[in-house]
Amino acid sequence: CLCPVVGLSTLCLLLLVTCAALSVLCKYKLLKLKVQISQSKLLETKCYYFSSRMLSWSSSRAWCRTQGGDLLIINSEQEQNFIFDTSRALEQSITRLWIGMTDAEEEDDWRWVDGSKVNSDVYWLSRPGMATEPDDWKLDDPLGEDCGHVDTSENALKSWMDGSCKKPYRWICEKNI
Ligand SMILES: [Ca+2]
Ligand SMILES: [Ca+2]
Repeated sequence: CLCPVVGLSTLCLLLLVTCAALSVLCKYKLLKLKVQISQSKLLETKCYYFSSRMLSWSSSRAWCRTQGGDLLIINSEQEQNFIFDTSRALEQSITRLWIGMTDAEEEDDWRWVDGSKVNSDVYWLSRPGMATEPDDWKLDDPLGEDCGHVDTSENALKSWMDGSCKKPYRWICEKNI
């Protein structure tokens, strides 16, 4: 919200008020998406934040929570496609982003940050001739891999991976508005 021309102060003030109102509505650098969540409850509007910085899984989650949201929970194929395409459009060189998924409590029992079970396994990465994710790979971190991220260098619907929670990646927050 820059106001370089002094003579347009009224217009400028109006713009500033609009900007302030918008940022209160949705503090994040925002993209709104109307997500179709079910037949009965047709539309829900959410805010998404795609970081450019990189943090560990728990630090990224803490950051989302300071903004009144949490790490992303993916509820539909439409949402998966949206976050994948948007992440890729915003930043091509750093392709891994934390989402709100972990099996830290019990190995291979993947949970979203709201405690619900990750009951769809369709978006885990699998490549022909290679092990399928999640693989709890222990060579990088002896504790294994207990946090979930997407990798936008893969295919949208085969892009989830488990990674060491300590690794710094970009992240995606979500907030209901
Ligand atoms: Ca694991
Ligand atoms: Ca892995």
